[in-house]
Amino acid sequence: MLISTERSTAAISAAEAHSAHNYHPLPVVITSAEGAWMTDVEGRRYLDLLAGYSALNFGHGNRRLIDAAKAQLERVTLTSRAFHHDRFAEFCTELAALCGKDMVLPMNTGAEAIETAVKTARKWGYRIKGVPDGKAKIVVADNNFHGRTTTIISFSTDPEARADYGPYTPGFEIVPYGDLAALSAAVDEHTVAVLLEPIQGEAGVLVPPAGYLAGVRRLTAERNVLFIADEIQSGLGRTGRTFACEHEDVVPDMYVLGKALGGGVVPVSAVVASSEVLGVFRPGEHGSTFGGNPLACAVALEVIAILRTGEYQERAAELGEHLHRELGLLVGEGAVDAVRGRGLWAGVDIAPSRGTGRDVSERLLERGVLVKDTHGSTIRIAPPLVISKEDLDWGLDQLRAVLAG
Ligand code: IF1
Repeated sequence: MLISTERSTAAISAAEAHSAHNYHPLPVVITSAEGAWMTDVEGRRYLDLLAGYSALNFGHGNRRLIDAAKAQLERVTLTSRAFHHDRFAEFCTELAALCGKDMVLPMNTGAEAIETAVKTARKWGYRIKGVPDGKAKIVVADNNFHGRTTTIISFSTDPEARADYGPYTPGFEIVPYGDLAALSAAVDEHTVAVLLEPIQGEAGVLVPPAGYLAGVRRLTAERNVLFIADEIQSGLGRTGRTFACEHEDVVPDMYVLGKALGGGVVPVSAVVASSEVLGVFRPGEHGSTFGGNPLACAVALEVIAILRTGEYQERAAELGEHLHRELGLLVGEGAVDAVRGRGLWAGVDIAPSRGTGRDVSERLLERGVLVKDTHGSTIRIAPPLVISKEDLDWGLDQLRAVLAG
């Protein structure tokens, strides 16, 4: 039976008429979601292999998160930080404990947390390390993605993310990701921090060479430079551990968290570090209207409680091994050039003979599977960590069918 696309078409053309075209979404209009599945306005169901770019690690409509949000909605949702509220101390205490640190600065989006980390590192450099005012340098990696603000895109190497946004913020140096020698050469007496994704998401789920993160940790400790780990996408269970840094037993000076910290229900982000680092702030030197609000704290507290059991991390590790084993079989058959990733997170490079990443995404859409392409030929696979093995295997069957010559 042909399902009409009337409602979708109408919704899509209205969106195109009245919103900026800063995205090129797949032609599907979602109206509800549960677990790893979404439903569109025509009643068609889709297996979600994007999970809101890893914001939905605990699945759509997670009962514990929805109930936590509902309860808080009936009490108080926003006080501003001009006053205390009764979820704040608990949130900061529990999140600091999860990270093995002792202080938290809460924000809302990932980019805001990255901006906060940059400001923290600079202030620490001037007030603690003794770097001359205005000279602080932060070293970042090529092909990074840390957000969309004008300062963050100032140190992007992606022309699309940077074009026509100058003048750019100075004070950043870019080195090749995974290259310890280049990093060592770049770190000098004015360097206050090294900012890295432990696994580069937007770049195509790039896992650094074994030992790289441990090398960065040693180098930054030796040179009195802060190691800032952007775990906004790689953290909170996605790679099979609470933090991706754990795969090399590395503890950074600063964790930058977002996305799944709010469970895909509300925007919650944070910088988590020692009191020596986050203690540099004095009242009035940084802030946010919504940062650390009661609703955000209530949901994030439930996320932290869920993560504390380790069940999602184990699930992502086990199912992730299965995912990578199955994807690995596609390499060499001519349809897939390479597969990268860790846990329930994979970047799949499509052979040009099978089309672009967008072509494959559109063909998967027709088969009821939602993925996102990146940089032309790569598709990213990152389902909610609640996905069943059966559903994951069904999704892989659709990928094999789409890639079969
Ligand atoms: C878009 C990418 C993914 C992130 C890391 C910080 C942020 C992100 C490692 C900023 C955000 C999102 C942004 C969204 C698409 C998505 C994305 F393709 F842009 F790069 F996931 F890979 N650090 N990533 O991945 O967090 O301010 O968005 O809350 O901008 O198109 P945010």
